Amino acid sequence: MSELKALLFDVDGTLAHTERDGHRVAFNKAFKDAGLDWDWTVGLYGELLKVTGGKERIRFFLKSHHPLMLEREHLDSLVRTLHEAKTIHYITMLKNGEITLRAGVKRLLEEARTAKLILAVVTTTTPESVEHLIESTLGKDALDWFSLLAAGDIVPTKKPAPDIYLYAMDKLGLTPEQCIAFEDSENGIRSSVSAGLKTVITTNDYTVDDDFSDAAIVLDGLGDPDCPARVLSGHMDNNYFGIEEIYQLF
Ligand code: XBP
Ligand code: MG
Repeated sequence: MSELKALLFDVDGTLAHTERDGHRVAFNKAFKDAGLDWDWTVGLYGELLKVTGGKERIRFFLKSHHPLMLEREHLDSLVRTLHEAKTIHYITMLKNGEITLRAGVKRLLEEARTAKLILAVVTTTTPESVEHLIESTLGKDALDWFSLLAAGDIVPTKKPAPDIYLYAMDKLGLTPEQCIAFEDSENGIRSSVSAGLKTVITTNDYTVDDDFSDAAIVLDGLGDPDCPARVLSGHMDNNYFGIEEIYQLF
């Protein structure tokens, strides 16, 4: 049996509920600024989440809702400009404290630090968005808690491809047997499992009906002593998920 060395965290939906009231709102603000009447409602955004990455998501939206725009000259630059504007709006929301960590995340990160485990972020979102989320929720010093922030366009193919997890493990010099992944979505677990990783799922409203049959355990959140987690599949003795529970999965 291999020794556990690192916890690899997805960001959006896993560290924080960033999608519905964060990224989605920021996209809509950017569309409005650009004079576009596109409105990504809560329902529509759920469908658009099938595609990971903000720029990729805008293109996916155009394909189904404004196909003629795909023919447009300078489309790449329009998508890039919209996405940059969206990222600025999102970061402003983070700086305003509009997004908080999910229950149990801070506790688990602290437990892992005490246990001298390596922490890393493995995400399809933009690096600036991750850095600001960490800073705004845990403080500037917390960036040093993470040995690696693997994010965004650093690999050409985003989740559900395994590439970003393979990149992260390569950078850390670790094997899948030495790591465990934390994810919230089907795209996320397809990526982590195809990279050979044991995966803990914490669901959210957008992902609760996703296929998590390959997960080591599925919870409705990590939970905390005063905010118990519900086990949706798998088993744990405690009523919240911590380092002890990770070791039980190993
Ligand atoms: C989730 C994503 C991201 C965000 C938007 O990534 O797919 O695209 O929705 O962020 P993960 P950007 O769950 O892997 O963290 O606009 O910065 O791409
Ligand atoms: Mg996610």
